[in-house]
Amino acid sequence: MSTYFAESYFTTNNSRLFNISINGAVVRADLDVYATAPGKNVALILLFTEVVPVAGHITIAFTKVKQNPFVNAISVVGEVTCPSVTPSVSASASPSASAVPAVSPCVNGRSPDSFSLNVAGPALPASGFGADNTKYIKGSAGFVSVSNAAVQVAPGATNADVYLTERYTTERELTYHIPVPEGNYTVTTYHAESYFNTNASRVFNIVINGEVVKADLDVHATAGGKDIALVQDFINIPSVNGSISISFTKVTENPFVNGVKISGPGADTLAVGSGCPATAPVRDPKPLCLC
Ligand SMILES: [Ca+2]
Repeated sequence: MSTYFAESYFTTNNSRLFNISINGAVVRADLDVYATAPGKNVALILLFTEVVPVAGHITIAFTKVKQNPFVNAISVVGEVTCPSVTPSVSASASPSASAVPAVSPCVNGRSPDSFSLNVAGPALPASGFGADNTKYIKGSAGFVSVSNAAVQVAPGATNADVYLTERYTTERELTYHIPVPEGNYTVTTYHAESYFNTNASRVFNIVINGEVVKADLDVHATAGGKDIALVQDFINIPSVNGSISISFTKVTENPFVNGVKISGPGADTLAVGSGCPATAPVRDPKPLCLC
């Protein structure tokens, strides 16, 4: 199930807050569309997976926290769906196609040239990030932390939600091990310090395929403060024995990461990591199709 929003009235963060509940359970608390999108008249798409109907219905509620809750569109994609009326993101996200954030090219629910994970969080179709998956973690998966802070991202960036969830470890390292075909890729890491308030509080190394590519990274100092996004590209990274490993190793305090991406032809071929909408299975319209 996807929900679509764009704040068209308020012009500041924290002006309007509401919760989203599905079948009576809160799936998103204190949503601030303006802060998350971010900005006025900027589309925000939130995807909720594995929603199970209750007594033949899915109930989705938008409940007030501050000012009036709202929604622009809702789409549901499931197994019993007429192919001819399957909702598409571009058709229902916004009245204006130009207002919809760019999504990585999708083929059959995959994005062949980009593997990405919203570490510790769900798929984010608006920015093309796939849902986190611990099967790609080697060793301890550490712990998950969630922030409600409005993270400062680069102008035009649509991936602010990536920074609301992080995975950290109290052990020596946290490692993602991603199967990719033979070739060279760009690895991108996404961080925002959401806990410490000062420089030098948390320091760690980034190690790719066993080589230190960033030593003594201090996200707070490098980004310029707390809750500020830091995006780093590491280019010409080869697949070694069919995979790329990305580790965050402890120097001071617990290493963490908010998101990872591998870009290059075939990056999403062996491992599934994309925010592409799932392709609805084609079913015989008789007798199950009720459309
Ligand atoms: Ca994340």
